[in-house]
Amino acid sequence: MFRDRAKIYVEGGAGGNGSVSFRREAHVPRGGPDGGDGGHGGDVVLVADPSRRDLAALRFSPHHRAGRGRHGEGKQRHGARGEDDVIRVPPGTDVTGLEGRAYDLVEPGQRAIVARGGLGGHGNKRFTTSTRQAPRFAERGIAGESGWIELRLKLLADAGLIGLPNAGKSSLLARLTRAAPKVADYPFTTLEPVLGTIDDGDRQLVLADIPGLIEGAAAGAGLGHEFLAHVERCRVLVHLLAIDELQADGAAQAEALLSGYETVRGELEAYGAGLERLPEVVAISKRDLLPDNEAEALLATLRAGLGERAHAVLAISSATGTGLDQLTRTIFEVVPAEGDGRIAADERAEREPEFEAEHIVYAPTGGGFDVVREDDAFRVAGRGVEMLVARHDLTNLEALAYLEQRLREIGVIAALERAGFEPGDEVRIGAEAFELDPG
Ligand SMILES: Nc1nc2c(ncn2[C@@H]2O[C@H](COP(=O)(O)OP(=O)(O)OP(=O)(O)O)[C@@H](O)[C@H]2O)c(=O)[nH]1
Ligand SMILES: [Mg+2]
Repeated sequence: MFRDRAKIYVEGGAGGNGSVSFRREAHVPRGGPDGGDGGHGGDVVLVADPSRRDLAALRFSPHHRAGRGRHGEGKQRHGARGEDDVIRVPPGTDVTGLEGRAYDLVEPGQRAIVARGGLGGHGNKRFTTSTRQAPRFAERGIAGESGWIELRLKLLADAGLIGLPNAGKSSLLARLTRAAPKVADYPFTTLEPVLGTIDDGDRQLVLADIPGLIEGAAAGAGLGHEFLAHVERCRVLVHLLAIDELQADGAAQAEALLSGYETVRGELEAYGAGLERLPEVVAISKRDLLPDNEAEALLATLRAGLGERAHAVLAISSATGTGLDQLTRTIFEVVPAEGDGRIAADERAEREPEFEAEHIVYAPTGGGFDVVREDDAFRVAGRGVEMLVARHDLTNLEALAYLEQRLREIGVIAALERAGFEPGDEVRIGAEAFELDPG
């Protein structure tokens, strides 16, 4: 079954720990520190892959974790970076990511890092200074980003076929393209969108057949207007109005077609994504059900009734093929050629995977912090300080001393003192609570 939505859990790999190690050589009694850094955790990455049709596969494997970074080792050996977890999604996938980040994967090969791996910790070698020549501590790696993200597929089609159920949309798609959608004489035959490609020898355009719309679709009637998301990216709508054999005469026929037209337009507007502003080609379908001499008069009545709203009004029959060439030409005419940012379908597939969906600057030591009283203690809140504390083992006295020094440099100690802190008071940062007694 076609799935155009998925919710998945993504988790970047944890960074590896830095190593505490000292050089050991046969004739050097006390070698210097040589602990290497931990590797960064791998990222969870989405990649647009045209061989994927929908998001169904993700429903069976909603959990995605990238590999953790390896720990650093002695002799300055740095840990390897964790492996990325790469998830393939069809082009047209919209993502609501962690912390409100949004990505739109459109071009084949486009990538989005949806969960960053954690940074690896520095080895003790990095903490060597003139006054601290043998640091017996290293940083811990930190956890990667994690959480649930939402994926929504909005198919990439140039032209969208819309109309009431049974209007003949699937029959038209089957006739114009190599797609083989199900066709039947009852409403709601099409339960999921189907794509097909039309070609004029020069350009290719993708046509989307979507489930029929009925009055109240916006409020959930029929299959609802869910599927209209798939025409959001279209450049033109092809609106089919089917001849009804049972109508008494030409006037009743015209009236029925126009009222059906308004129903669908009403739903497009109710959908609210500006679909009603797309150029529209109106096609009277099942023209073979109409005596030949009535077709022209009906077209004239519809053209008068629709006025400026329709880019063109034609009559077609998927059964006999009447009007199909003209319809194809009209669609190519309305969809602007390249040069407007839209790329022909065949070119799309050839593009090298090269660019990212969005670049995000990752700032592990992000700016400020706040100090607030919490019970008898003081809480320091701020991403940068929290990360700093998370990276150190506070049961290690040397690490604690280093941390105190850093907190002083950043201005945290001064801020604590302004808030009434006295040496020995409890301080809470992130998940850690400790007595701070800055020397
Ligand atoms: N006579 C005639 N019948 C047609 C023509 N096009 C479609 N039909 C018939 O109309 C019925 C509905 O056609 P579909 O193509 O399934 O219509 P649809 O708009 O895709 O319908 P839903 O998917 O249910 O919304 C089928 O029985 C078709 O055989 C046509 O040009 N002439
Ligand atoms: Mg159909």
